[in-house]
Amino acid sequence: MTTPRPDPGPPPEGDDDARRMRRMTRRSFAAGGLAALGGFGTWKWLQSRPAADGLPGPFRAGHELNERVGRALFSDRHLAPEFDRSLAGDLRVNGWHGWSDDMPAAADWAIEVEAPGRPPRRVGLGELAALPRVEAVFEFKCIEGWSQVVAWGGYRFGDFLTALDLIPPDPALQYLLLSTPDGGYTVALDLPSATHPQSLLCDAMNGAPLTPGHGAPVRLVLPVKYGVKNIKWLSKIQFVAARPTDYWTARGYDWYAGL
Ligand SMILES: Nc1nc2c(c(=O)[nH]1)N[C@H]1C(S)=C(S)[C@@H](COP(=O)(O)O)O[C@H]1N2
Ligand SMILES: [Mo]
Repeated sequence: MTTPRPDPGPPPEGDDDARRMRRMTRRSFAAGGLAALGGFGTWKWLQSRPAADGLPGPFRAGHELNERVGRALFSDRHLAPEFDRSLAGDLRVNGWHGWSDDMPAAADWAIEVEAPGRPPRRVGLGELAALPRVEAVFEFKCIEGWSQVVAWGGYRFGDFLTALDLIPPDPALQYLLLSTPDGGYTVALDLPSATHPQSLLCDAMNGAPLTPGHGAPVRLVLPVKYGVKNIKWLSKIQFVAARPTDYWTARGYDWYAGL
């Protein structure tokens, strides 16, 4: 389990992209994921990949997995409201835990997946292109009291997990611990929340590639939960049996952080 970096201070909210960008070196700017230079090209490349990468079919792991995913989808009927695209606006940048100036470039980015009893997987972003793309407009809510309607682009997190056969067949492994490359920010979820039909693995926001500040190259968007659970710079998924703590629950926040 990833140990959050010790950080006793209050959340450094209120940062903004511009301030952060000024602090980034030229090298880290280039390495900072889908940054302005070259980022759009990578994004278009991801989108234009043929949908024939030899993906295992969804539900390949068989009947037991079907049941678990079905249970997840049908036991969590609560849907967040969706909004008209014209209502979407700029989201502030809020929270830099887990950011580092040495982030891998988008082309080298991988999501590592670990589960007891299974060989570790390393999923490159190119593998996402075979999944059905979705865009959805949700109200993003921070626990501090502000909210913003945002149009997100990417993939259903449940599609990602099932189509790539990432959910371990052992039903005891019902929690996920997600983290940034350096483990500086972590988010714990139960499997039903991860596979909720509105839970998205996003690489685009309001029609443009995600900026580094908003979590490029990939972040989670969970409209049935507060912002704290919407992890930016996602690079690791660990399936575990015992309900894990995460960055904010370790500091006293509600584990579900649901809306
Ligand atoms: N890696 C990481 N993800 C994070 C945070 C963070 O500090 N680090 N902050 C969370 C909080 S509290 C909020 S409100 C949202 C803010 O997302 P935004 O910066 O795209 O507005 O990111 C969430 N995800
Ligand atoms: Mo937040």
